[in-house]
Amino acid sequence: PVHITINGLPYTVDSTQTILEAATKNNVYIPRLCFLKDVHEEANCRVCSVKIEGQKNLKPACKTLVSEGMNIITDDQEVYDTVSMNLELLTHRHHFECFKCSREDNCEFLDLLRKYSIDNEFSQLYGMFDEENYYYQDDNGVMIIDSSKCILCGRCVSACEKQSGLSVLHFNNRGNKTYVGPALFHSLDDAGCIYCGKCIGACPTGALREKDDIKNVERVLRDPKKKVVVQVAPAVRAALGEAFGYPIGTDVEGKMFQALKALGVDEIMDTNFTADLTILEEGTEFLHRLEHGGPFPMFTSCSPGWVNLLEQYYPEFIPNLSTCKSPQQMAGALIKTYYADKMGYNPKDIVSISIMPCIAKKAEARREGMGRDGYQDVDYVLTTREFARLIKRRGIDFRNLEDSKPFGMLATYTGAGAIFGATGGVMEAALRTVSEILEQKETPIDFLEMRGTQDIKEATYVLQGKEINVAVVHGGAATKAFLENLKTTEKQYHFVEFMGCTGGCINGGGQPVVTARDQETYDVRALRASVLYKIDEKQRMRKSHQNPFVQELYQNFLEKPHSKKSHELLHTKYKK
Ligand code: HC0
Ligand code: SF4
Repeated sequence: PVHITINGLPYTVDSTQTILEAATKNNVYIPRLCFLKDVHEEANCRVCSVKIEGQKNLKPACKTLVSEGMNIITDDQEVYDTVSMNLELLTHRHHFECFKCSREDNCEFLDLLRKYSIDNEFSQLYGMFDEENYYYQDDNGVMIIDSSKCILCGRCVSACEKQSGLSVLHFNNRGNKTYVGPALFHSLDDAGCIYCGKCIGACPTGALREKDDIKNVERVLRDPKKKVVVQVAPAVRAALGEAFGYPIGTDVEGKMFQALKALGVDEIMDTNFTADLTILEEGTEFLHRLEHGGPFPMFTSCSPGWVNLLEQYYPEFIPNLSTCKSPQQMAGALIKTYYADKMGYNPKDIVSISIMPCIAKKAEARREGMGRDGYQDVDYVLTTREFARLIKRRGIDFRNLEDSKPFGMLATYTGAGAIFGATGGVMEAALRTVSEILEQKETPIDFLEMRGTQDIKEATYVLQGKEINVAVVHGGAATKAFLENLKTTEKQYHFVEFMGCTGGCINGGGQPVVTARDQETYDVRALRASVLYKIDEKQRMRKSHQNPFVQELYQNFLEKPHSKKSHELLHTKYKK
């Protein structure tokens, strides 16, 4: 430890800490913008400038280590003026259209401008960008890079490299023509973007964002000829509250459903229900592979970011991928067939909307084979963020909503369905069912080895006298490492869960953005995951095959897992 003072007060801090870390740990505020712990630590915005006694120039707190006897000033007039000037410079290249910005009430940049009373309307934007580089959409129309809001902090470039392991984003051109995007002359798609959205989660402004579908949803909600059916993903309830000021890790399931009612939707479904259904289809596929000797390992197929990564970077492993559609797409297919039939609706009059913690889900809904007779099974996907914006725009007082729960048959779930949204949850849910079928007796509920935020989790379970090796992998970077190892390892894995985002869907690219400071302060992934495990514990039924409505669906409609009908509706093919 070393002894320092900050603004005249003495502190004893770890010698390996930067000034920014030491100050944050001791509740001293230093502004920051480009710094994102473990992701981007380059000191290029100079917003964290501080004064060190005896040194001539101000130093960036994020990159300067503390040392014995250091006296630091974080907020005198010189520091204040410098930080103000650095912020003001950044405003020159930012297009202020806050009223229509996806980050209107969650913008780290705008917060700083307010804090420092920046008063500058001077913008050099015009003529700065070549038309085609200014506003950038991917081919699927799910992601936008708007350079007019980019302040070139570099957080997204580093997030793509370190979290997705892909390096899709670069700084292109030089000087005041610099912009962030896929390498020159490439589209996002052919640059290999998987739509994990880690870049969006890193962006302190609204430069990177999802393509907003709120307007489309608002329109269908006003169309008297349409029946609007909404499904909500497991992870949404674990993070939506953050957009309304609740602490990270608050379960808002009841208010979430009530908000949907207040919006006037016709029917509410729960993706947790089709998560249970997925376990029966995927579990049966696994048992079939066990009986017929593979191909092993079998890979889960519900995370579209992961499926994108596999198709684009490791197509040789496609035979390992389960043929199951994701729970989102299973729900969509059931809404437009089984539910439509039961209610006597023409499927073309139903608008199926899903609320997802993910932007890759928007592209998944548009994949080939995700519908029939000329309609899509899922018409619109709103991210958790868009859902929160819609609720706010409608003036719904979220915090004062009563709790409610939908009772439709496609809305009942077991604990196993609920934990799908956390890394390891799909595997644990599968093990709860598969072990019981193989052992032909009641088996344990908890598979604790599958939980937690470690990049790669492995375990061996003995089922029916046979050793089954399973693994859980999350995040693009860990996924690439695991697959590279899989090419050469002697170890025989049988079943592997992959999720495109670290932490699984609870940390998806469509969840409320957590400020850099909060990302450093809280274990966001663990807090959100704990919401799902608590929901699981509360359920009377915690194994997917116990879900009475899943059983009923098989009896009345699908017959049995992997029947002809379930193949038609619940399974898919992959691009080679
Ligand atoms: Fe997920 Fe899903 S668990 S991918 O993370 O499997 O997005 O939450 O909805 O579909 O259920 C996301 C979350 C889902 C699907 C489910 C799976
Ligand atoms: Fe990179 Fe993921 Fe962003 Fe695509 S969505 S640019 S892969 S971080």
